[in-house]
Amino acid sequence: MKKRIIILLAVFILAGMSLNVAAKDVKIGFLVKQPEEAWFQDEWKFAEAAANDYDFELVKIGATDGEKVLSAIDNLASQGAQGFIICTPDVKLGPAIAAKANMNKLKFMSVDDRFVGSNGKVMEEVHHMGISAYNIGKLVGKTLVEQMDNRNWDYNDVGYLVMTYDQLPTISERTQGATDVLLENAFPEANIFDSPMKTLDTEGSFNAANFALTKHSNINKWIVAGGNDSSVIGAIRALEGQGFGANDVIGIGINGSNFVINEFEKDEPTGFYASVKLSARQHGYETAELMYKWINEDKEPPKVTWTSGTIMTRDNYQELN
Ligand code: FCA
Repeated sequence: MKKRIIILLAVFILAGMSLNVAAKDVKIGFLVKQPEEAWFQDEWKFAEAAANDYDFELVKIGATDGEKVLSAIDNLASQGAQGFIICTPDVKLGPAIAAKANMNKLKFMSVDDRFVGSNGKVMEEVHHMGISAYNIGKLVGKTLVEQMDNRNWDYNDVGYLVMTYDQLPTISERTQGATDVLLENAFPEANIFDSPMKTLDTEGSFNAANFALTKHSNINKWIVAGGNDSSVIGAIRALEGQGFGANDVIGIGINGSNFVINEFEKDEPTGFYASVKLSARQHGYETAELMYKWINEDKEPPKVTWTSGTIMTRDNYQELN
């Protein structure tokens, strides 16, 4: 009996040792604010590809509020991670996240949503990869103008739903870019309806759009812009609920993840005309790669990287994917 216990113990110890040997030297966290959103799942997928290529361990964490973010950073440190990438649930958490990371001696960089300091200014000292938000918004605006012109719509008959979420700078820059282009093209200011969303998701968009539509029931042609795909899809569903479809609606989102490909694959077109396809690969793979090289080779990432996007419609989504 005693002998058997000793053998068993030896087996456990050996198994434990081999696990230790197999454990990767580099461990990197990837924290995202909305793990249910297709965009963040894509980022994770590409970060996972970097982990395979460089042979490090990726720890994916859904960090939906400040408390979760801060305890996740402590957890990462106690698991022996050396760094993390984060899309924060609230940009104002920037100083708290930086303090927590520094206390735990973890390297970190932000992705998508840039930290804002206690003085209200962006924290330029934190390495960041984000989209060129204003220009991407302008691309949405330009495409809306082109599509209205293609359909020979008189701007005076068209309502413009701007699905806003101004508490997040990268989102407000996107909607502002779109609106500025419309104004430059003489779209009537009186037909612009800012529709503030309480939450940055499909439901938030649906509710905000319904509210605006009941107030402007005299209008029967609509264009829609928003900071991302969810912000536009909700409004498209609200418009459908009021009887407006592809003939009366031009909606353009941003992100271009699988979520909108479903929209393009429906037999009949919907009011969701296009999305600006962003590079989830760059935001997921490259940030993870930059972090790995920072940890492993002491190679500091660029302070800031801005990425671009391309218009994706029913006509070209297959080529772009
Ligand atoms: C923000 C948005 C996401 C995505 C990302 C690039 O984090 O919430 O949907 O657009 O920027």
